[in-house]
Amino acid sequence: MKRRALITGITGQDGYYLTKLLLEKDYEIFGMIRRHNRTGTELGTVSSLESLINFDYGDMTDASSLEAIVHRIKPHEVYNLAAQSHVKISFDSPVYTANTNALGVVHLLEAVTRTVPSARFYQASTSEMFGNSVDTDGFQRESTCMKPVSPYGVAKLYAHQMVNVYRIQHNLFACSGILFNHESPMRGDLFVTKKITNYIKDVRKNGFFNKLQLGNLDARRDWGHAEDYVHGMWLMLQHQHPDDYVLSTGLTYSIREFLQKAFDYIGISDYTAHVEIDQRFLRPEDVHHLKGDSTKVRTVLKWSPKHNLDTLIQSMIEG
Ligand code: NAP
Ligand code: F7E
Repeated sequence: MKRRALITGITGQDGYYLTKLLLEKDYEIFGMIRRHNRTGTELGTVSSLESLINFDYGDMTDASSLEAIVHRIKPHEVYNLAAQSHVKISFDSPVYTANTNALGVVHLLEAVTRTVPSARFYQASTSEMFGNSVDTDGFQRESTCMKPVSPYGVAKLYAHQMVNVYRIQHNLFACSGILFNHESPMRGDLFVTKKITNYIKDVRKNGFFNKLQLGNLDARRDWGHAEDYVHGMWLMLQHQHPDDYVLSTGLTYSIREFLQKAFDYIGISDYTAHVEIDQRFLRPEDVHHLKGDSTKVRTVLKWSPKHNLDTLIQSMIEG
């Protein structure tokens, strides 16, 4: 019998790569989708895989939909990727972000615990939970103090802690992956790497007409490739014991350094003429420095990334 995986957030970036991985491993895939009012957009990133996936309508803010889906599918593994995932937008929509990213996770944990308590549960936690906390050696790791500075980070930290509660109180096999930024050609258009690489693709194709408008260029991020990171999610659910793991590359670059590398790729050595700062893209508060120590997942689960920043940029510009 095939193993059944339920994926919330299947229509996003990670949903695409996780679905591809689980199909290769012969899982039966069930994806939760939302109604969109524009025809043809509901399946998002997985539209090309439509014939290989079973879909159900539901929403993280609607407990009854989650209960019905879990009851009908009785999954062996649940991957909770659904979230309002844009940090800046979480300042504009803090209540919606909390309902989806925090309370929504409890709705799903309840549905799983009541209906399929032996199922394995993956929660998409994030380096944004650290806020501006950094260990003295410049890294964030599983033990680093978590002090989020955005509504997104606070909501995710609530869910992260609730996953621990269900693991301990209800004996649920529940894991949280504390994932640092990861990107790909499937990345949403509003994230900084995708804005930059989309702009570069446009310059290469059509020439230089408009400048690229960005916000804070000094923030530093630890950027990996989504394809590597979904493999880590799967490994967490195959281990003997549930636990939390950081997934990261251990390298950090500023937005300026990313710009330099991305423009270098198409032979433009001075990107500054192409970029202007627009106040609209600045945040009330930003996370300044992210660099993850993923020693635990590399040691215990033997995870390691195949991509580096150069191959990531190449895949985003050529993809
Ligand atoms: P993404 O591309 O923004 O995808 C988010 C997914 O969540 C979409 O499928 C979206 O559906 C769905 N969704 C949003 N609100 C929902 C709701 N109320 N009910 C049901 N579904 C809802 O995000 P991603 O980059 O793949 O990230 C996957 C997960 O990892 C997210 O939880 C994110 O917060 C977390 N994470 C991401 C990163 C990263 O760097 N990518 C790092 C750490 C953690 P629609 O298509 O219908 O909008
Ligand atoms: O911003 C700066 C911005 O929106 C990265 C999500 O997947 O990773 C992601 O969150 C940095 C920030 O990602 C623009 O201020 C400058 O310092 O690409 P981003 P993020 O906020 O780090 C974490 C781990 C998640 O969990 C989230 O779900 O880039 N920046 N100029 C800009 N950012 C954006 N979006 N747009 C700009 O124009």
